[in-house]
Order: sequence, then C-alpha cells, then structure tokens
Amino acid sequence: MAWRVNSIHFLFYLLVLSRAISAIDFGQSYGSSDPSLLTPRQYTEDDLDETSGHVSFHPEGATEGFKCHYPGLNSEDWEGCNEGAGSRWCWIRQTEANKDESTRKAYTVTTNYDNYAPVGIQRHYYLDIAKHTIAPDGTPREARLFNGTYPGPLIEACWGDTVIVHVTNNLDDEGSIIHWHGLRQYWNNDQDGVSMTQCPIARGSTWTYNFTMLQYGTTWYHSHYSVQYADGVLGPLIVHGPASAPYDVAYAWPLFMTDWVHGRAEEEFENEKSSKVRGSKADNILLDGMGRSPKAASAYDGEDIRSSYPITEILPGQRVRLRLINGAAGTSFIFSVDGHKIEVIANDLVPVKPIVVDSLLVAIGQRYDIIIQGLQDPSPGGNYWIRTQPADGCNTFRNGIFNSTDSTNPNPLDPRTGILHYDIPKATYFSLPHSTENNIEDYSCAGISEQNSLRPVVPWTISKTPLNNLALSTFYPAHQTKADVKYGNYTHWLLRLDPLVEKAGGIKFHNPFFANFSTPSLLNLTRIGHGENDTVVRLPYSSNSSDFIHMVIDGSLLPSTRRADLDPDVIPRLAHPMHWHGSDVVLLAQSDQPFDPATSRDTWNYDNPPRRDTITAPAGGYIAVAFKPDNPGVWLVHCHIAWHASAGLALQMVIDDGHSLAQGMLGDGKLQRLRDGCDEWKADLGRLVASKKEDSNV
Ligand SMILES: [Cu+2]
Repeated sequence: MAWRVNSIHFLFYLLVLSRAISAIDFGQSYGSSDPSLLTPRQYTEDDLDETSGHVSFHPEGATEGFKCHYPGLNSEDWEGCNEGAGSRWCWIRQTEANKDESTRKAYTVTTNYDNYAPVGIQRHYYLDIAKHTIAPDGTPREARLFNGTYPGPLIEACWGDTVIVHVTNNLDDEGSIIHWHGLRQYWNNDQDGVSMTQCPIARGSTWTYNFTMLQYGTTWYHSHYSVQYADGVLGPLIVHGPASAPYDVAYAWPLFMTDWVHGRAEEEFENEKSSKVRGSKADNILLDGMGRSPKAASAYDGEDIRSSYPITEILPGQRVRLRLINGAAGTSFIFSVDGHKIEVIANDLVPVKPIVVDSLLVAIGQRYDIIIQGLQDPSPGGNYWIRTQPADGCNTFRNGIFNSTDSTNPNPLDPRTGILHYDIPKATYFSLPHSTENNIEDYSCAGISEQNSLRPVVPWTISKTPLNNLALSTFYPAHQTKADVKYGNYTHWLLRLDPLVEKAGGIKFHNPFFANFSTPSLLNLTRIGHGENDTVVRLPYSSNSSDFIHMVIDGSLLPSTRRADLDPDVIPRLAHPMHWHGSDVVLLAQSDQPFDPATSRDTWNYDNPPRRDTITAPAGGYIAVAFKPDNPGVWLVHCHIAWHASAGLALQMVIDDGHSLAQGMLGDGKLQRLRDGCDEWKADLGRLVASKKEDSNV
C-alpha cells in the first residue's frame, strides 16, 4: 500500500501532546503531573495502514494481525509526527469533530480520559463454556473452561471499541454468568454479568454481552456464578490505549496469576462452610496456566524451560511492557523479577504516574501494567526467575499457609513460576535461572505504603462532604433488621465472619447476603431490601462530577492481633480484597487500625488519592473509599476471595434517582430480553438452585 511519509501524518490517539514530544526518550520516565500528558505508544510507519483515509494501525503489543480502526478519525485530525529512538510516531488532537455525538452524548471532550473515549469499531468474540480435563500442574482434573483453554482466550480491543461477546453455556449441570471485571459498564448495568443484573445462562443457551471500552489497560473476565471461576472459567481482556511512560516492546498475553484447586471448586467451598475444616484451600499456584507438581519444585533443570515455565523475552537495555493479572480464587501474590526493577504505569484500568519498585503486591482481582527495564549486561545464561509469592495473610493452601517469616511449613510451594529470558548469544533454554530473589521488604497482603503511593495521571479531587452521611450509618454489621432496611445505609460496612464460622465460634449468627438466581435485583428494584438476606445500600444518583459517596469497610470485628479472643488457628487472620462493580473508587484511607468515627476522617486523603476497582481491607483495620454515583443501576461490592464472596461477603448498591431511572434506562427491549432469559433459566435449572441458600450466588 502507498505510504508517503510526509503527506500522510497518520494516526492516532487522542491525547494530544504538543508538549510531550520531548518525553519520547527511552529510559526516561514520565514524571509530569499534567493530566494531558499521557504519552501515546510509538508507532512506526510500518504499523500504519491507510484505510479509506481513516486511522488504522497495529498497536504495540497487539496480537499478530490485530489493528485498531478509528473510522471517525482521519488525516485532517493529525497534529503531527515526531522522531524518537529509531521510531516515528504520530498523534491526533482530540477535538469536538472526532467524537460521535450520537453515541457519546454523556461525554464532554476534555483531556480527562474519564470523560472521553474515541469512537472505535465493533468486535465480536465467541466463548463456549464446557468441561475439559486438564492437568496444568501434572494432576488431571475436570475443569470448566472457555473454548477449552486455561486461562481462556484473549479478548482484545482498542479504546473506544464496542465488544460483543456471544457466550454459550455448554455445561451439563450448571448455569453461568460472565462478568467483565473492572469495566464500568457506564449506563449499561444490564451487561455487568452478575446475578443482580440477569438470570444465569441456561444450559445450551447463548447470551450476548455488548459494551464499549471507555477505559483502557489490562483486565480479565470470569464467571460470576458462585465459585465457578475457580474451576477455570476466566480469561484475560486487554484494551489498547495510551500509556504514562514510553517503552520499546509490549506483549499481548498478560502474566495471568492464579491458584489452582485439584478438586471441584463447589466441593472446596464446602470446606469454607465446614466447622471442622474451616476454610477453602488451594493446592497449587499457576502462572499463565502452567505449574509444576507441588512436590517437585526444581525438577526441570536441563530440560527445555519453555515446556515448563511461561517465558518472557527481553533484550539488554530494552524496556518491556508487561501486564499482570491476579485471577486467583484465594491468593494474593507478591510479584517480582530477580535482579530487576518494576516500573508501574497503570493500576487496574487507571494510568498512574510511573513509580519504580522491587516487588509488587497484586491482590486478587487487581491488575498492573508495568515496564521491566532490561539489564545492560545480563548474566551469561540469560535467565532470571519471575516470582509470584503468596502474600502473608492472603493465602490458604492445603499443604500449609505460605508465610515469609514463619518456617513451620515444611513444604511451601515454590513461588518461582516464570522466567525472564534474555535473547543474547550465550543464553540457554536448557538451564534454570540461578538468580537470587530481590530484597523484598513487605510481604504483607495489604501493602499499605505501596498501594498508597500510586497516583493517577488524571487527578481527581474528592469532596469532603459526600452526598451520603456517614454519621447516619447504623454501624450495624452486614445483617439486616427491619430498621436497617428502612435506613438502607451501609456506607459504614462492618464486616462479619462467615456466618457458619461465627456459629462454630459461638458468635451470634447473622444473615449473610444471598441473591436468588431467578429474581435478579435489576428486575425487582422496588422490592429488594425487604428480604433478610438482601443487604442493600440505596444511594442517590448524581450526574455532577464533583459529587461523591463515601464508604467505610471496617474489619475491626475480624480476627487481628488485637482480637486475642479469636483464635487465629480456628479463624484465620485474613485481609479482604474488596472489588467494586460500576465504578472506580478512590482510596481515602487504608489502615491496619480500626475505624474511629470521631478521629479517622481527619486523616483521609482527598487530593488525587489512588484510584482503582480492587483494594484490600487489612485484617483488623479498615478502608475508606469514595466514588461518583453517576452510574445508575444495581452494583455489587464484594470480597474477591471466591470462597468469601460465595459465603456472603458482598452487598449490592442501588444507585437511583428515586424515579426509576435505573430500571427505566433499560427500555422495553432490554427488560424483555432479561425476562426472556429468566424464563429460559427457570425452565431449565432455576427451580433447583434458587433455594440454595448456603451460597450467596455471586
Ligand atoms: Cu474476603
């Protein structure tokens, strides 16, 4: 195809950067606090393609043949091109003309990525959920998989694209519901894929999800049907977009960290509820679906490492962008690469000002985009361990709890799960790395100082006077009485133990959260809140971007060093990675001390706090978050430990205007579609499992 350097100033992303040009200096991190300075990726002219005068290019790190197309953008929008470190890259200025009024009514054009997305194309994906026997660590088991792979296939899109996913449930014994983790589903509540917003997909049926990528970065999709994702029903989802620091090369496939259970997840969940076993446990850890026998840590020396470990290739001095996902059921990980620093450029789906660390806590449900800076002079063998070490206090394994300071577990799992391999003349694929672990100061699973050092590139200033009134909170546990239902105000959420564990420990029983598969809340908004297991927070909708809701999640009733009355051998001290649907939240405070209504609020951070969708509540402490109630609907907040969510550590927030906005926005077509789906489900398995009250069904 014709390619003329000077006349076709191709490409691309919106964000704009007349002042950012000098920043394209490899090895130099970004540093600026100006929100308009998100740097686009560098595209060489070979990447670019001329299609009807519209922007079309192969984004760095995309799979082969994958292209971003922006039919709304053409050469008149080019701002210019620039040379840098051997590549030429171009960008466009974001203007009123390159947004589509018909589909972007809710957005205003600003340099705040939160309020703007380009207009992309539609992409269709087809997922088939079925049983397959696999043995990722040598032990065969029957898993439930998307398209027969673990993790499932990569869903890949460009910022602004609309993704349409056709999910067919070919399981013979269960329904399924698929959630698109971290995607806000802005004004698109019915596509969230949880039991609040739809009935499960009946056996043999296909359900189609449809959503637009208003965010970009790294995330994943997974079953939200009880603990089904722990049986394998998960996969990566990446959205190409700008980055907050330059890099040389990127890979499409993320490093997907999981734990792995040798039996069925549903059976493992029985252990969570058992007063004898106390707690679900995992058997192993995997990286990208690869693992080794828990008993044979280093059995592969001399064999081809590519058959036993996921390999990440790098060149000396090269800056490699990697994507990290924790899709585990019960394990938070400390990620590190021996001998290498980690430059963090995004947390969850939010670009952050780059910070450099030796290791990185990746809690369940969290993601990071990172850059590894290649060494100028790597060791001759060229191999370095990638470690995914279970974090202290955030793991439960069959052969003992992993603890960095306690050596009483005789057979800890080997955290060396991947290999960074230098493509240099003397490097070998036939020798394990001989690298030593970085000096890691903090193996804790809340990672308080690290988590609080992450600063979004596009800043938010948070109102100190929220729309809700924390002082009005009932301070009751997630246990509803009639008075609570009237109040509807759980913005101070006092976490309780798993009710059956509480019962076993002699603590007064409370009602856990329970969602009936056959009656999704979205179809019953006026009625939910009257059931003893509904656990509903009703919050006022507001379109004003300066309006916020504040929420405290308080673990002070849970076992901690202060709660000596609760035996940690009976009830383990666990932190909870809490995940929000429908919104990113900002972290006003994260503390290992209990929340004090009189004094704690004076210490909160309102000035561009960390912002993401999953944050760990420390054992015995609390987190305070804020979010914009601008997305009407019914949204889940829950612990992302699969066993805890199913045991009821969840609540539903209804964000509405008091005039049926949330249900009204569905329109007749979507309502009818949801009802038809429920009819199909009820005619299939609905009657059998609707009354299964020992599982929250989220
Ligand atoms: Cu939890």
